[in-house]
Amino acid sequence: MVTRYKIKTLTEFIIERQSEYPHAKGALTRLLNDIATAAKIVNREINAAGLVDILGYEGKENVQGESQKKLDVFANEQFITALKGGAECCAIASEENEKIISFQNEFSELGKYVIAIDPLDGSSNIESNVSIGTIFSIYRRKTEVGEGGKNVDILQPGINQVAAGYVIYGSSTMLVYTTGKGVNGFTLDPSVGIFCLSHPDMAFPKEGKIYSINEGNYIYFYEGLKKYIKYCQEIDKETSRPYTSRYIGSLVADFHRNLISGGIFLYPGSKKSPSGKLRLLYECNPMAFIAEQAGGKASDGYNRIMEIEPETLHQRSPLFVGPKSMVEKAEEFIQEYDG
Ligand code: AHM
Ligand code: MG
Repeated sequence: MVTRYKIKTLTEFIIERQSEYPHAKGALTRLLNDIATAAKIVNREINAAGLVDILGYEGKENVQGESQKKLDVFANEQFITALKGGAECCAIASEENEKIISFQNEFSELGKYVIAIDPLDGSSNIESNVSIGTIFSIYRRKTEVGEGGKNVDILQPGINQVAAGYVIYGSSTMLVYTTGKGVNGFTLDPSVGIFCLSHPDMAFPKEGKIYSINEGNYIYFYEGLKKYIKYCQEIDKETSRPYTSRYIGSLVADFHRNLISGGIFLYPGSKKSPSGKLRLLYECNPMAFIAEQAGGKASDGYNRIMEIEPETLHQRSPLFVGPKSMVEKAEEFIQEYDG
């Protein structure tokens, strides 16, 4: 007799949870499904990246002046197409597009949601076969339905997010998301192409032993942060120091490891880039929402990330995210020495 293990698929899980969001009437379920479908297509291309002529630069530059890679462009197109076709979303703000993409068709104009997305984060890691990810954030639109979405629909503080998540294309592919009632992780079973609940109720360990930062920028860091790094490296048995240093350079992968194993991720402001590198709308806010829902904290050193009022689509913010106690310790140093 063959034993069938009971698995819960992503679709089963979100339909089961749908009753918790009566106002959403299934729209959120469809949006998450659309994102999952696009993620599977992107995953397929990433897995084949070494085999086909898709590695390398597309020859264009995106709004940040960075070279776009073919997979960046491909992923961007997949998510836009999936969300436009789903008709629940009236606009997208993407890292790859200078302006918002407002969906002006009779179905999408009735969509109640907008999405901020980084379609392929950490893409400088593609060529070396290191984990990369997709990060997304879902908001309810501010303007009335009946027109395509506008900037004002997207420029909302993180506390207004109705859902956020990431996909990690790693040694296995996972989708991790929150709708404000905890964090759940789903692993893609590649043999059947289905995301299955593998990590229910994800939470940061209370105390972590990892710090993740690009220490190559040390010379540009402000005093408080330099002192915090030294704190991480000091010996103290009670707080399990010295911590271990781990840095992939791929936000999703660094965050995911720290969520599972316990650690703080830091991308600070510095003398070179006072606002850091990461973008508030589609990198910091979604990670902050997930972190808080996993019992952690996300800060720019002084303020809660999710309370920052965004002014522009691609605005940057320093990011300190991880277990509450670790983020608070980093804040202490920054506030004491950097004012
Ligand atoms: P990207 O959106 O252009 O891929 O850049 C964001 C990435 C993050 O994944 C990562 O945390 C960070 O850049 C790493 O930056 P650095 O190389 O400066 O350490
Ligand atoms: Mg990015």
